Amino acid sequence: MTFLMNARPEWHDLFRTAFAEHLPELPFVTDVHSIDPAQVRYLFTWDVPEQLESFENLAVLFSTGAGVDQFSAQRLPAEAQVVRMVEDGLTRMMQEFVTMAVLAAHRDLPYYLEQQSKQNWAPLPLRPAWDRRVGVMGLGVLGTAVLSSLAPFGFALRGWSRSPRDLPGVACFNGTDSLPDFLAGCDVLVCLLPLTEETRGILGEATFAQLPAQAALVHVGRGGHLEVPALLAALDQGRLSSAFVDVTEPEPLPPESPLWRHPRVIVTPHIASDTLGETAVQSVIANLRRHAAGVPLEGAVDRSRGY
Ligand code: NDP
Ligand code: OXD
Repeated sequence: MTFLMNARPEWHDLFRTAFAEHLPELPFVTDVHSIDPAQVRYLFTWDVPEQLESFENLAVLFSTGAGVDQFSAQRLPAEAQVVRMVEDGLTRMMQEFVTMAVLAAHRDLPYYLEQQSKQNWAPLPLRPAWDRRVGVMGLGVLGTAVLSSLAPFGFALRGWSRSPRDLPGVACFNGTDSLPDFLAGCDVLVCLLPLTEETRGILGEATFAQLPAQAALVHVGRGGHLEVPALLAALDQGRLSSAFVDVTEPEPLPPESPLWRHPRVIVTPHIASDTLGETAVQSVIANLRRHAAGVPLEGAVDRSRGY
């Protein structure tokens, strides 16, 4: 029974060393061609290798990232568990990025970058954080961590999830019926949802129409959440003030996309966060121990829900 690392060659030595120290009994392989596919019990990968169907004894597919939407259209072995990445490095870097973007939106940075390009000295009235409402779509590992990073600034915080949540200091909403109430109080809207059949296209005309005037968007979920024409229309009509777009469909964002050139859109190349090898290897090892002990794995995906 083997662990196959089908990703991130730059981490191979790090993982090999940690596995030799902590799980010496588990064979560790990085070359899919060097083993009998029936031996693959654990697979660490970002995408689905072409040999997947021959991994007849696969027990756990570990995603190298927090997202698992890349597996949704694939024929995974029915018995295999899918586990998304939950690890401290990824969480903390997402906290950094979203805090940066929310503060930049709050302090009108996109507007000032546009004014600078025109040599225009044009201050806006200042608003304190407690006079700004920030809403996070997705109250999972990353959404809740981001809310805790924003709390010390004094923003009025709210969050939206599928099932009911209770987070101290955060007005929590759940389910489709509560979406209009949630959106109506988001001066800055952060998307940290997984991409599923239910959430595809959720950042579209109807959502933007329900936000307060001059709201800002921080989009760090997945490209498939965003309807780009609707975003551009909302910006051009003055409904939205600015947008930070870290994830696009497709990636890389093609040069002809109008997102690149819009004066109040800040595009970043899917760098809001990333898995950190040093902390990820500990998280994978801890999950392998849980699996051996027959206890639930951290980050286990409900394949019927898609996240
Ligand atoms: P989790 O699975 O921990 O959390 C997902 C959250 O979304 C949950 O609160 C869930 O609700 C909510 N949700 C799911 N579907 C719906 C729905 N239909 N309506 C309302 N709420 C819904 O995921 P993570 O926090 O670990 O990651 C979130 C996403 O962040 C990833 O899937 C990925 O797309 C993105 N990401 C982006 C990165 C980047 O660099 N840009 C890096 C890493 C991740 P409930 O609590 O009820 O289950
Ligand atoms: C992830 C990502 O899912 O990098 O971890 O987006």
